Amino acid sequence: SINPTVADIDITTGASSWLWAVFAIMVFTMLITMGWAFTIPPGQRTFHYLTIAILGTASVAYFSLAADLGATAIPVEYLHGDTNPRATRSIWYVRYIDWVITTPLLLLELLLVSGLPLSAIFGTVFADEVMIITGLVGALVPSTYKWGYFTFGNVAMFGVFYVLYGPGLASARRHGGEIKKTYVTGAAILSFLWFCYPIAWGLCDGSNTISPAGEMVFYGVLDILAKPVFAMIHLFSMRKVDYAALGL
Ligand code: RET
Repeated sequence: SINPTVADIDITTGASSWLWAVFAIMVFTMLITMGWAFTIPPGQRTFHYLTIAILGTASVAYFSLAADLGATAIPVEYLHGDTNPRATRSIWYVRYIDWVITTPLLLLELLLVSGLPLSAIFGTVFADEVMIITGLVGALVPSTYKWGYFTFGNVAMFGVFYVLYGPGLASARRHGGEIKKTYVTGAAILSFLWFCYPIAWGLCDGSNTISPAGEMVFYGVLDILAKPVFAMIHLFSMRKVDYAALGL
């Protein structure tokens, strides 16, 4: 542990260095997006502003993780090679504060290109918030009831995927052309990456199978792909999309 006040099972200094590197990536890509936004007419910066907000939030979250802050000690039931029945593991609730802000914004980046009505978009954002908050509560619950919250979260995530591949895809197909291409690529990347988060949760926050250092690598790689990489691919793809056709 590099922070003796947190928990028995905590990050290592090696994990902290990796987290500072992820922090630097988030800050750097945010600054690049800010510069890029200046080169674009103000009426067409919607997706740049969303990206700046996402990467700014992630920067603060990774600053917290790297400093080993934003965690609380939770008794763990399933101890990996540990026989101390009172052992606690650090649960970084700061992750969920990041996600409750950034996952709705990531969904907006995608769904604003689908041409779906706002009613459908708001419904999807609500399911997304249920997914993150149940994940947070489940992570903080010390008993096996945590898996109940985990189940609710997965149901909510499949609700989000239903909109992406049902009405969202149908609407993007009706628009066709660059709108359809941008949407289909974004939906494929987003759904593949998001599907990996509950797996990480199950192995880390949930069952304490992977060490906190491994947790930081697992979520860290996912966060780099789901935030800066996803956003850059999306912003490049959006250069060819006609804003007026989407009513933006
Ligand atoms: C939890 C646990 C409860 C069940 C499910 C989850 C899904 C989380 C997801 C998070 C996505 C985060 C992103 C962050 C950006 O960098 C909360 C882990 C389904 C999909 C994209």
